[in-house]
Amino acid sequence: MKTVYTCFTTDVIHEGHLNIIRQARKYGQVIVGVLTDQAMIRFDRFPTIPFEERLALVKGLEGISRVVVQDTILYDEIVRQLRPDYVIHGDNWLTGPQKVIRDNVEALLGAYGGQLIDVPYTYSENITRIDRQMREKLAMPEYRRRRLRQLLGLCPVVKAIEAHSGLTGLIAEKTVVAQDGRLDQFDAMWVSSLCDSTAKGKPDIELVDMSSRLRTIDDIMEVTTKPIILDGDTGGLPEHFVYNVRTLERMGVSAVIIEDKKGLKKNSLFGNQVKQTQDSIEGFSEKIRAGKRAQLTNDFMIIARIESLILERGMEDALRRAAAFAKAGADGIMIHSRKKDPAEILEFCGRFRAADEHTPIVVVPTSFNAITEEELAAHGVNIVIYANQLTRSAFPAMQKTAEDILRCHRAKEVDERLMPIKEIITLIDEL
Ligand code: SPV
Ligand code: MG
Repeated sequence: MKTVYTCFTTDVIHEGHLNIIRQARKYGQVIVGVLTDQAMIRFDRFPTIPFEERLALVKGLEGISRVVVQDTILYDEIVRQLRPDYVIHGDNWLTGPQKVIRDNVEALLGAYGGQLIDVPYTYSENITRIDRQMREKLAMPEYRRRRLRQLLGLCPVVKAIEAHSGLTGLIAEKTVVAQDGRLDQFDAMWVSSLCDSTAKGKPDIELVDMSSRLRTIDDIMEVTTKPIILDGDTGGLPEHFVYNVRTLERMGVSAVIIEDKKGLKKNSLFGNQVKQTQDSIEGFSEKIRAGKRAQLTNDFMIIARIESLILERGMEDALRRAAAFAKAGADGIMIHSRKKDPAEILEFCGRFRAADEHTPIVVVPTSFNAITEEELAAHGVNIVIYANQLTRSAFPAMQKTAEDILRCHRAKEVDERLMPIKEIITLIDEL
């Protein structure tokens, strides 16, 4: 008997899946693959139920001869193992980012005479409602908050990009690229103090107060599901920090990163060109301990950011602080540098990892931007934050448009490089 393979990436079985199985049975014995969480998060949304439950859901379906685990988005391994006569899939993968997967399957099957079957995708009110509900579930605080910790367990390196508004949040949420036969997307969002302040036309000196920062977070949360890492600046007074931890945790923020500076904070990329004061190890450790005592769930993370390399206090100081802050309960260590050469970051990572295998390491490769995520991960880095690139790309584009309109006394000349009106009015999904 011929075999037909299909792969499911869902948390809810609906009529679309049942239709695929019905169609598949016309061709032979049906084998269903269930995509692992690791693979699913690169390609689609985050699962709302554990992998074991997704597997059980599929195993409970009628009309299937076997259920297998597919652990990569591309089908090379699974097709090599099963050599199915057919692979069947909804025709929604004929276009868009998923097309690379279809091309991959077509080539694999073509090599031995297997056949690809595209069945018309089932569009129904019920399916639209299920999809929307699943997205909305992921945006709920209890789902969103724990997602960063889940990602740390799933990904070799968690990639976060800056967001400071609903719109930049949508870019972080929805941008997917298909390249070299693979799909990729960001895992999380960084609510940068620099970009949040800059968007408000204010300097990055903790002038934009927490109420305003919370408002920004809420704007982002309204339209996204990905986890949020807040740039908490110095965390302020420990007596204030504990309240903010509670608020952030309740909102569904996954992590706050606080830096070991005190007094008037200036942006780290100024380094020693401006006066900045580092907190003592004891003082900052106490702030971490207070925050950890205040938190109510095991999901939320307080990450300690070390400014010793920024302030040229040396590697030994940075490592001493990292060990002390981890001991005080920090759930991660962010090490920052403003050198172009990543050498000091890599030395820190190597030496910290030798002493501490598990505490996640976070880096912000703004200055040392030539090093890849993969290289950083190989040195023990767990979270990479692209802290300001969206703001820095948008600002010059807007400035140039303003200048050109002034120069030309009309907007015709700039129109070619603008998003078409048709696209901007449909950019935002309606409920
Ligand atoms: C931010 O994005 O606000 C940061 C990172 O704190 S940096 O600007 O590099 O200090
Ligand atoms: Mg900042």
